[in-house]
Formats: sequence, C-alpha cells, structure tokens
Amino acid sequence: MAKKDYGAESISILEGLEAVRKRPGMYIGSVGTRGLNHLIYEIVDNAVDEHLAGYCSEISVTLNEDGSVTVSDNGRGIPVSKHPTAGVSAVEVVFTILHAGGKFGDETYKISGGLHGVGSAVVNALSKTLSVTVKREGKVYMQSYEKGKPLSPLKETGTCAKKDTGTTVTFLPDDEIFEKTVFKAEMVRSRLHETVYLNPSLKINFEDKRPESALKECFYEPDGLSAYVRELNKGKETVCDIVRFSETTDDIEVEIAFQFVDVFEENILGFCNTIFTQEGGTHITGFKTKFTTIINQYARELGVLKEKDANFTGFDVRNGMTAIVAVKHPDPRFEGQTKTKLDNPDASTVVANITGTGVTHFFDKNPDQLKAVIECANKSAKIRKAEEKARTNMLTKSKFSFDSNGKLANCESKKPSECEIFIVEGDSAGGSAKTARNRTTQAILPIRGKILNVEKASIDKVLGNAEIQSMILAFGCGFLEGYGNDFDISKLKYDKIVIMTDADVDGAHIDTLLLTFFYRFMPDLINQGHVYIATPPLYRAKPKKGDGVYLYDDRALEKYRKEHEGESFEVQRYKGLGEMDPEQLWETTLNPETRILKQVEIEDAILASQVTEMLMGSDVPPRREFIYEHADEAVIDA
Ligand code: 2B7
Repeated sequence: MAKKDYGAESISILEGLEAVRKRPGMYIGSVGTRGLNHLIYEIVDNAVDEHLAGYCSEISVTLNEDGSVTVSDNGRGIPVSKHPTAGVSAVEVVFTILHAGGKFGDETYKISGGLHGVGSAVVNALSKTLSVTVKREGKVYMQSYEKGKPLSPLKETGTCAKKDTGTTVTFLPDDEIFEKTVFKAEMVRSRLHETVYLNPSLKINFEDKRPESALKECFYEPDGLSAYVRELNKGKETVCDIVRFSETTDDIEVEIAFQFVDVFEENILGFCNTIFTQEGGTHITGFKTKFTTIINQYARELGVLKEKDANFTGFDVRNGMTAIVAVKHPDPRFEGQTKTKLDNPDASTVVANITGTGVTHFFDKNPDQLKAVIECANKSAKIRKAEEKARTNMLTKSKFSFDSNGKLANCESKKPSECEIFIVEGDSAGGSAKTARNRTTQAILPIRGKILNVEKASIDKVLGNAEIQSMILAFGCGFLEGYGNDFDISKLKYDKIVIMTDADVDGAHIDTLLLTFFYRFMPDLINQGHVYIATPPLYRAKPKKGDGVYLYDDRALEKYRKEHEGESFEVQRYKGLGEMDPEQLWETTLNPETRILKQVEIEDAILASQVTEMLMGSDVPPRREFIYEHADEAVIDA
C-alpha cells in the first residue's frame, strides 16, 4: 500500500516538473533574459525568507565561469529528514514538488515573497543540472538533479563544525528552455542591492567570475530605506530631509521613507515582503491618498489654498517626491498583468493610518520643511494648469499637421494582430524600407536624427516634438502622462513596434532614447511584449563560388573566416541601413522568415532610461566611454 502511494506520488512529481517545462512563462514570466535572471531571484528569495525567519545573516551569489550560478546562505540548512508522506528527504521535496511551501507552512515562514516556496522546484525543473548541499547538525549532505529529476537520494557526504550550517545551491539553466542563457550581471546586481536596502541586517556578497565581466562586491545597507532614498536622490537638489517611519498594526508591518527633491516627477516604489510591486497596489494607494489629504489640509490651514481654490491634485502634491513604501503582510494577494500589484484591502487602511501619524508627526515639528513641500505642490499646480492648456492646443493642431506631413507609409491591413510598424532612422533607409516592405502588413515610419530626450525635457516639449507626435498618432493608443491616463492599449494599431537603427554608436543611442520614451510614456507596450529591435547584418561574406551569407556580428565574421580559411571570399561591410538596397533590406531585416528580432523586456527599458539619465549629465568623457562600451552589446547577444 505504502509502496503504491509512493509510486503515485512520484508520477505526479514528474507531471509537475513537466508542467513547468511545458509552460515556463507561467512560473517565471518569460524565457528571455528576464526569466533567466528570475531563476536567481527565486533561489535568493528562499535564502531571504530564511533571513526573515531570523536565522540567516549572509547570502552569497556567484555567477560561475561555466554559466551556472551558486547561491549559498548561512541559515539552518533545509531539513534533511524523511518527509512523512512523500517518503523522501525534505530537501528532495523542496526541489521536486510544486507547492512544497504549504507542507513546510505552519509558523516557520510567516512572511514570504515570491512563489511561496515552489521556487526551488521551478528552478530545478528548468535547469540542466542542479546540486544542493546542506550543512546541518555537524553533517554535510548533497543531492544532484538533471532537468529536475534526482540522480540519487540525498547522501551524507561528510562532517563539519556543528555551528557551521546553511544551504548551497548551484544550477545551470537549461538551454533547451531559455532563449538566452547568459545572466545579465547588471540586473542581478541591482536586484541584490535592492534586497539589502529592504533587509538592513542582511549582507549579500556578489561575484561575477566570468572573465569578460569579472566583478566582486558586497552589499550591506544598515540604514535601510533611508539609504535607499538617499541613493535614488543622489545628485539632486533636496527640498526636505528624509522622513522615515515604521509601525506594525494587525500583523502588517509598514515602513516608509520619503524625501522631496527639485525634480519634476514622482518616484514611488512599493514592496511587499521585500518583493518589488511593479504595478503598485493597495499599499501605494493608501499612502498616496493619505499624503494628498494631509498636504491639502495643511495648505488650507496655512492659507496657501484659499476657500475658493480647488484642492491640489495627487500629482501636484507628489511632484518631486521620492518614496519607498515597504509592507510585510502575512497573506499577500497579488493581481494585475504580471501579478505584481498588491490587492489586500487591509494594506491600504493600515498604510493610510500609519502615514497619517508619521507624516503629521514630522511636519508638525518641522514647519519650514512643510512650507517647502507645499511650495512644490503650488508650483506643480501652476505648471499643470499651463500645460493642460498647451496640450489641448497641441492635440488639435497636430491632427491636421500629421495627416499632411505624410511621413508614415502605413500598411493596408487594419487588423492590428498582423500589423507591424518599423521606426526607421534616417530618410534614405526609410525610403529603402518603404520599397522593400510587405505593404499589406508592414508600416514604415522614418524618424530623423536623434529624438528629443524625454528624461530631461518637460512634457510640453516632449509632446511638441515632431517625431514623438508622429509615433503617438501612428500607434493610436494615446500616452501616459502625469495628470491623467490617456493611454489605451486596446487601441494599438500594430502588434509589433520594431525599432530599426544602424548597428553603430549613433544607432544604439537612438535605441536608448526610443526605449526611454516608451518606458516613460507607454510602458505597457513593453510590458505586453509589443516592442522589438531589428537586427540588421554587419557583413555579407561571399565566396568566389557559392552563395553569400549575411553575418550579424563580429563573432560571426570571425567564425566564418575560420571556417573558410584558405578559400577566397569577399567581405562587404554595411555601415548603415541606407547602404542596403531594398531587396537586401527585405531579406535581412524585414522578412519575418529570415530576420532577427529581439523582444524588448522592461529591464532593457529601465536600463535604457538610467543610461539616458547618465548620458544627460555634464561629464563628457565617461559618457563617451559608456556608449562605446555598451554600443555593441545589443547586437552581439542576438
Ligand atoms: C518552503 C521551503 C522552500 N527551508 C527550510 C528551512 C531552512 C531553509 C529552507 C533555505 C537558497 C540557496 C542557498 C526550516 C523552505 C525550506 O525549511 S530553504 N533554508 N535556504 C535556501 O533555500 N537558500 C528550515 C525549519 C527548520 N530548519 C530549516
């Protein structure tokens, strides 16, 4: 009987792992770089949970030379005893059974983020190889897996000092599952840094051992959220001190830090159980609403708002604000496109109450700082009113000017699902592309030179820019802006928006600016996977006899040279899209059968916007260095 049960259990385990391999996206979001990095976060999050439980003070993350990752913690070590119903070690349960989290449930992990303990099994299922080492009660145990299946039961392999405890996991992502298997150190780094800001007593060591990007760093931020706000506001002129408060009500722990700076935007980040809530949610709403109410009350008390005046809007009040709202919730619910929007109504109430106390406590004691913050809101309200006017004018005018300027070569089909729009740099490349395209489904929008830098420009300038107007009007779905949401993705006229620029430094810069624009004004285009970057070839190699081939980067050329050593062939280098005749352009870059398109992920856009911000600085030398260092990255890892 017992035997039969175990058999049934092991079959369902294999089915579980198979389900993860069949639909990896359901568990980790995507099989691109974002999903790949997510594997690391899943494992790290388990170690962070052990920290939150009070048993782990240090975590190490190492990107190994062979493409694998090692994560280790100095927690208690995953239990090794036989699991009562599964008949195998608890370690094996954690790494092979989905929803193992529940079985370990009870009071061990009151607060947990991520996949609630199924993360380890998911990572295991998506790894070519994974091995886990546990140190517990003076003994060392080990087990290895391939594609999620144990090679043998957990084995005791040696002894160690009794106080020496913890878990170490090394895994190699499966290249049959992932489109790319090269971890992006920059993204991993920033996520680990974020983790220690939210866990001020945790140390995380990060090492990249890959020779081309070797790096070693230790993250430790004992000042927590205050240090995070300070970092986010680095280099900006401050309007008030960093305000920080925290409190626990009804098992919901809330910590908030904010500061105003002289910048025309708001930057409010939310976290639940140390996980970033990209889409916001109830904790953010509770904070924003309460903050707006309080500032309006103060503004009336101080006579800045007169009886006849309308209240400041939330946007007015929060302009210039950098804030972090971190909650720990015993039973978080997430909703939204990417399941990163906190949905618990009690989080809103509790955050609002704590915000009320914390904010009034600070401003009652610091009237000068209160006045400075209200002055910010007042200034914002004035600018808002002026811009509302400018915007109505712009939109009525541009409806006419757009139709008559005729740069967009639209496609014939009106079915968004089959339509694509190519944003092409330069008139000559634009001309070739117009000739080369498939007129039924492919639209071409040439843009000239460098579009306006949206990070720096004020909104009326952005909206007044001809290239930006053409894009907004061509896409058909409006845009997001500070004072209301006019963006409606259901109106999008093209399933794919493809950025097509030269494979050189200027092209890379234009890519960066376009991504920044999308990120800031139409982020859902990226979130929902509509934005792509075309990859035109750099070379064409043609042997004396036989067919020529297109080569998309220097490595490909190198490889071609090696493979054709001693033969005679010609190499043509394409300096820009404009050099290709329409037929070549079709074959290499437009034809869905043969082209290479890279889907843009939100991290790419976030990085682009950070780069843009950096490039806008006055430091010219580092700027140039950065462009050259990174310009070819986008092309090579296609
Ligand atoms: C819900 C599952 C995943 N787990 C434990 C205990 C400690 C522990 C873990 C971990 C990642 C890479 C190094 C509890 C929890 C399983 O049950 S997972 N440490 N670290 C980890 O995964 N690190 C635990 C109660 C008593 N003793 C140990």
